[in-house]
Amino acid sequence: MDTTAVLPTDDTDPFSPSVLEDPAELHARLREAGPVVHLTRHDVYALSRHEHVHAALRDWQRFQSAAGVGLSNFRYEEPWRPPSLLLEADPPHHDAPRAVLSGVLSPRALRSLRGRWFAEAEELVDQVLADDEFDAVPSLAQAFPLRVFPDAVGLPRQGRENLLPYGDHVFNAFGPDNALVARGRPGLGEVSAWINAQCRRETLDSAGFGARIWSAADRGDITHEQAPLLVRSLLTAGVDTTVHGLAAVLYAFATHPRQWDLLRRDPSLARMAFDEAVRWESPVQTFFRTALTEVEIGGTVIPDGKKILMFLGSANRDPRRWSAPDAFDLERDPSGHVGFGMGVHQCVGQHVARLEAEALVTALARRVERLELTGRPRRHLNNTLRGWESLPVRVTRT
Ligand code: EJD
Repeated sequence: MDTTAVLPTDDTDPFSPSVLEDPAELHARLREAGPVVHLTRHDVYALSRHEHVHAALRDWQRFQSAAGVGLSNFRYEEPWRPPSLLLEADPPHHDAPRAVLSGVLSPRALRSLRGRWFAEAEELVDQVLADDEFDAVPSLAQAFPLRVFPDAVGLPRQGRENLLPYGDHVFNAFGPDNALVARGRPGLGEVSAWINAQCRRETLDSAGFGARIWSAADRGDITHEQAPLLVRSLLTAGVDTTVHGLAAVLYAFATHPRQWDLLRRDPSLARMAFDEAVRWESPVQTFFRTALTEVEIGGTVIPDGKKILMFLGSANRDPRRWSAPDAFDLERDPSGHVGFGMGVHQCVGQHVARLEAEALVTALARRVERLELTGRPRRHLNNTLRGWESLPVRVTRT
């Protein structure tokens, strides 16, 4: 008997503007086609079902990160920036930097920030609600992380406007070298130079996450050469991701008034609502691994060295795993979603993101009776991130 499955192929470019604008159709087609689909445009192997994305994320032995988690294969191509010690590394090299950042961003380490961030959220929301119509992306989804996160890292005030463009470019650069990447390239030298300068011990205040990374180097948990790159990870992955995550939960509530009512009745749902929004929107849509030796998935053998594209956004709406996957629903249990990844690389900053979301959503739940869109929301296109450029909203105060 022939047990080798015929490998389905698809010539769609998952990084084209139309797919980035609305990936649902492609996701459904890939999930139906089979566990693995060869994407001929980029010669990569796509995983789109929850079962297989989840399994691949947990299997770092066969699904390598050290060759890069973008389309570019570091076995054959020079990375555009020094590889991340966390994201673009496998065990055992990955483990010491991971342990350090895990400690710095642990729930315990965040306890002292909680009161301050809730107060900051209330202050921001009071300022913004002075108007009953505003754009929720710049006014809330961007303003809140930019208000609390750089301070928590210990960055000086000067130059913070570089954070969003840098992150946006890094996440574009995980995809193919298309127009989105080209658009970020002109200013990149200056933006990167500013980012790198912020990673130095002398630039960081003595109380923040950055200083704690440097202290870990003094203790010998990582080397002093590793410290600046680990600070760079915070600056790369800590801002755009949470901005788009917050925009996702705001959009979800603005379009689901009954869910907003549920939240207002029980504001302790704020944290869960953020997780459900991360499942529903998947702010981080895609990530690659590289096959380390031949990898067999569902009867298909992926050759050594080939790139494997994991569709987190598709896994998070796979009807094989979720009932009514397209519904944003506070009454479901979203745990098991892969929006924060899974396994040894699962988002190390997720407690930071959840705390930001909880603070902002709770502050809004206390003050806002109705939240609704007043115009067409506009997507922010990025090769990796699913987000909003603009969410025009009207609020009715309680
Ligand atoms: C990331 C998907 C880094 C880095 C770490 C994580 C990400 C990006 C960059 C967050 C990927 O260490 O530079 S969500």
